[in-house]
Amino acid sequence: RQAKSRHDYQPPAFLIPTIDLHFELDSAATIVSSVMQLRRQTAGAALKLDGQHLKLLQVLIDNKQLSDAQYDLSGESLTIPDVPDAFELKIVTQIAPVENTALEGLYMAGNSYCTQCEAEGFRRISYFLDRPDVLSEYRVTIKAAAASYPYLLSNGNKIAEHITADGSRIVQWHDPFPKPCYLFALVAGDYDLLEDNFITASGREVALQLFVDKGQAHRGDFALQALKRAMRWDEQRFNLEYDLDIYMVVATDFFNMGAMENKGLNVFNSKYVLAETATATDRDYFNIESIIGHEYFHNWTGNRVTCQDWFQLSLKEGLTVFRDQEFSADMGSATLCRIDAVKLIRTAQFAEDASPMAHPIRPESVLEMNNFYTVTVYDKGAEVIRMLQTILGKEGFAQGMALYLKRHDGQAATCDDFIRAMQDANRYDLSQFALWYSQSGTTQLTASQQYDAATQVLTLTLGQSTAATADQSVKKALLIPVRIELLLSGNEKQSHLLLLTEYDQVFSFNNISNEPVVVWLEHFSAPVKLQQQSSDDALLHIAAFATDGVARWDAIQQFWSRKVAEVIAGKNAQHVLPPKLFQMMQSWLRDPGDDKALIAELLSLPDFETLAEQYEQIPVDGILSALEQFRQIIADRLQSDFVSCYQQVPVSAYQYDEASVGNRRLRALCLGYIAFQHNSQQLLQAHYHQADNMSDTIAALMASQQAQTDTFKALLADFSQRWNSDVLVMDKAFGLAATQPSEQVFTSIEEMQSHPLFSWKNPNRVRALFSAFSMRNPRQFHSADGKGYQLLQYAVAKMDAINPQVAARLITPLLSWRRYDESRQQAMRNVLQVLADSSSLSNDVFEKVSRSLS
Ligand code: B3K
Ligand code: ZN
Repeated sequence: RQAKSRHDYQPPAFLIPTIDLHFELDSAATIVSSVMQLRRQTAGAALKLDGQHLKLLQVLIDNKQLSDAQYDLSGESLTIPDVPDAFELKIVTQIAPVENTALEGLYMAGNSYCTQCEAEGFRRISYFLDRPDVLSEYRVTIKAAAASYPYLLSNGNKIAEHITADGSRIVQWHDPFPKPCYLFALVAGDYDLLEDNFITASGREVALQLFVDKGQAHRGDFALQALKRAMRWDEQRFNLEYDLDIYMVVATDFFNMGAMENKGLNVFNSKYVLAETATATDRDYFNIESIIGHEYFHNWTGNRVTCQDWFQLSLKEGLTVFRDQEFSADMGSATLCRIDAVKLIRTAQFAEDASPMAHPIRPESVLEMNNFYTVTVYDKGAEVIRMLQTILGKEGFAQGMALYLKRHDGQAATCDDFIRAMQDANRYDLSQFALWYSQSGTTQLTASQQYDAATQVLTLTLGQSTAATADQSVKKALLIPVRIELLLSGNEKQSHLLLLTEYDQVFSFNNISNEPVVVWLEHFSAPVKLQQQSSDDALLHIAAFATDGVARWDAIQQFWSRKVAEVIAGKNAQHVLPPKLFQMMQSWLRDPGDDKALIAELLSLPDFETLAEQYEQIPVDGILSALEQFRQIIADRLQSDFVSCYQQVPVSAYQYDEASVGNRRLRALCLGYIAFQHNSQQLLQAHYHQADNMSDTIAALMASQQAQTDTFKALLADFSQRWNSDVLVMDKAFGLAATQPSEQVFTSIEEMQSHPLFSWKNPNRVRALFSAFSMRNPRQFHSADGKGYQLLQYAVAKMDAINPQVAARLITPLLSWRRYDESRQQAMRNVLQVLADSSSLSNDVFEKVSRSLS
């Protein structure tokens, strides 16, 4: 198995300016014929096309059929040694969508046909130069039985449709924008169709079409409205208009990830499209809006300007995540959006950066590209873009974007191109900043302050260091934007942006009248770990008074993380908590004010995963036990305040808006603590039975689950019964079963596998059960007897034979085995070894297992 290196990039030896594709759909034997115009770029080179799982029927050059001797069909390519400089190539292949359980290329999604080509799925459809820097203009013809397939879709504009005498439907599409093959899409099926339209800023009308499974139309409206909001937002914020006359979105239950930005024809996982009050939580609504936005924003950042090679993935993904985050922040609570993003960096991304899979946001070496659609490339990538905006200012950043898009429209670009545009538009030297693209690992920031009352000078000292990672030993000093706020006496505040460029650096401020409390890294201005010398008191002061909600939340998180460490070190949980803390929490509960969602966050303990990342060796039992004790102490000490806050928060008929989301969130938080009282059963049941929406229903289930009450079993049974024929909701039931903190979880997971709706062939089901277990159930996943690890190994092995991409994602929590205690290390290593010994491992799983064991 051969990994590829970023430095080995070579431009393509041939270009393919146009391609004409014909599909005769058949679940077991689809015939694909592809007619391409080719143009040589490199003298003397043979033509080498990528292909996988294809049956080759015919190859013709300029209408002349090639004999077997004229080409070589070995491994995963078709090589034709001797070709002219400009010619027409026709290739006919046969494929079997029904056998395609990897869900890459053309596959069956229930009774429909669907494609997924990013990153390298097009090679499962036909022989092609399957790389993002080969851009072609597509014409696509699809033929299928008219009665069963009323909709035959592909990218761009529909140019013809007719039904033949023998009952076949034939539809033709043309996409005027040249694109790489990873953006090609085909969908065929019978759907419910929702239609709307959008008038662009320049007055063009765009038809919007949303295709959902039969009977689901009533769940599509929110996504359609979100799409219109995203289209408007991109015009207003970045001056970017949509370019085709039609924008289609198809929702399918069979999908490897969230969604896919195929030009003019997005394909979505149905869980990120379908929503109604009874079935979708506030979080679901949030995700739908942000992913609809994300895929739409790709039309410019990804499609109009695409990537030169897959090492540049963050060029489109980091940037587009940043764009969707900014969109979501404008649509709802900016503070909550940011807190969510920070949590993800502090859990999954920090973990990845400390794992055997550590890589820079622009990876250097890749075996299976699908393994690099990571939180590092996406979310740390988005943090890097955000830092650019912080450094250059919103206006400067927008100018850089405009220059980048103008320069590279219609091209396949690199991360360096992006940096260069930002640099040129702002006349700002970004050479040191560019290190963020090549350096992996999480930087430790140390911060301290000194105040001289006599001279009124405040001196702030910052230091940075980045430990070696699995992929890289030497680390340079990065350019780190550190936003700070000085909280002075008498409510006086000052904001500053410090640019740290050295390993150690001192910043002085004159005329500071008294010693301030310093808020470091306000709004999480850089994706680093902060070590500050501030006292507990200072942290609580920040939690109460900082301007930025994120900084307030951050301070209290840090406070808790210190307390957890103290308890692990042997201190008494009751004694480490100052009275001031409870006074503060009490005042929030008594007067939560307008931003109830933020108050709920301020009253939450950090989760296990966030705390774990503070330690090189993760003290699993210590963290869990400290958290449990603190939770019980808070629940007891503030019992009556939780009850009265719960009762005071207004309840009204369900609406998805910022204020109502905040109300539900705070009530759910209170319920979560109340559940730890013995007499909470009635309230939990009432909350569940009175709920008129899925958020409240789930709140009751989770509260009763976490507090390990008897009510949980009954509620989950009722819930599963009620929704037993609705896959979208059953996924929530699977998730609840899999995250029970008690040992019962093993039996429940066993039972759920024989639920009629569970299927190993559907990634959503598998993730709902097994990813939930391994990523959100630390107590049982890390069960001392190794049972949790064995369960995951069973799921990975089973899944690898069906869908390697999904299997490789499942395995993630096992890779960091070195960070656990001796006996857990042993148990995790054992199951990894069993996987490594299997003879039929996919590249996806092999790459991760081998990196982890080496
Ligand atoms: N670009 C796709 C992800 C493709 C993943 C391939 N394994 C979705 C997105 O980021 O918008
Ligand atoms: Zn994306």
